[in-house]
Amino acid sequence: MLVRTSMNTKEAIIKNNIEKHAAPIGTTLDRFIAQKQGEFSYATGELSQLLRDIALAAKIINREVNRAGLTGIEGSIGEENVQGENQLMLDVVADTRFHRALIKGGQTCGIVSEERENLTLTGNSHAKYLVAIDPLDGSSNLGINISIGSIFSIYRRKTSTNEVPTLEDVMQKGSEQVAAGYVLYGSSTMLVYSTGYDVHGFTLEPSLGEFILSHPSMKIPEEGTIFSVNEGGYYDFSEGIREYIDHCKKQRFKARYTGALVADFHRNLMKGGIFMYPATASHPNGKLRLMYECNALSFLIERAGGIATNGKRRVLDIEPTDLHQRIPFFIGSPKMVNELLSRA
Ligand code: AMP
Ligand code: P6P
Repeated sequence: MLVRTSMNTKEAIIKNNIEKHAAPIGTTLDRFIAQKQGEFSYATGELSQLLRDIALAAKIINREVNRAGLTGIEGSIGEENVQGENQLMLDVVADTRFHRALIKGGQTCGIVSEERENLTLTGNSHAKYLVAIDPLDGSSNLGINISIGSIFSIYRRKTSTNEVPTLEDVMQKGSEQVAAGYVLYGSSTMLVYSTGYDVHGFTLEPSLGEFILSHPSMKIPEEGTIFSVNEGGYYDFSEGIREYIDHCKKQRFKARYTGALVADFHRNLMKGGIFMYPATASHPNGKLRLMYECNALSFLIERAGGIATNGKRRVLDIEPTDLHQRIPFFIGSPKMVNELLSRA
């Protein structure tokens, strides 16, 4: 018996197929940046271009990260960086990529990097922005295929555009940041940033090479049950911090620590939690760097409803005294950070 296929069914199948393949891809980062620029009638487009330059470098680095095991680029170069840390080839490649993208993009007059001792003058002396960057954070995870990241801060120069930029142009309190963000090279690659209002997350669509808005207006839960700390330093920590860690354990909270700040930060931003890197015997001032790690994430967490402190002060209020200065760092859900501070 011939089973008549109703035209309605056939039409429905065709219609669904078209809808599936013609579905909108969402808001690209480029379009989002342009929309936000439109909210500032006086904007010249310089910040927009700078954000695009950072995204371009992130996409190029992402390609290298995704192929590291095939290219051997996760290997060490056999030297230490200015931090006294073993430098991987990809550390140098990522640093080079960001410098080249920012220098060619023309919107940055100076760059500070974890991988370089001094301020890099870009030659774009007319540009009004400077960038502080950790090109590849947690790079020791690269060889074992665990998430790593890049972190950036953007400052407006203090000197006028016809002067030579100086360190004072970038050595500003974190509260002076114009924008900040990170790239997470994880199970997917995300770029998360804020220009002082909301925090927005974009996921890279590899088939298009486009970052697509996937996490608009990100907010950290006020309370969480995840604590991130390297407990190997437990007996170096102050009594108050040990007490707080014990408190987390008594509450049966989850311990999650990847060894990559960006990955731990992002998970806690999404789910609620606290990240702690206290002073230790090997790092009496803490390990994490104020200028290109802590300030950027503190800028983001406050706009996502969280708290960031060095145990005594709001991170964004700290006047920098050295380009590579380290601070103890506690950041995350407000109720958890305040609980820690009540003990510290
Ligand atoms: P500009 O003239 O491009 O340097 O922009 C001047 C100021 O306008 C910036 O410092 C921001 O405060 C704001 N602005 C410009 N473009 C954007 C953008 N794409 N997203 C968010 N804020 C922007
Ligand atoms: P530890 C990576 O080297 C890093 O700077 C951060 O990404 C990470 O949170 C921290 O250091 C890990 O340090 O001493 O726990 O290995």
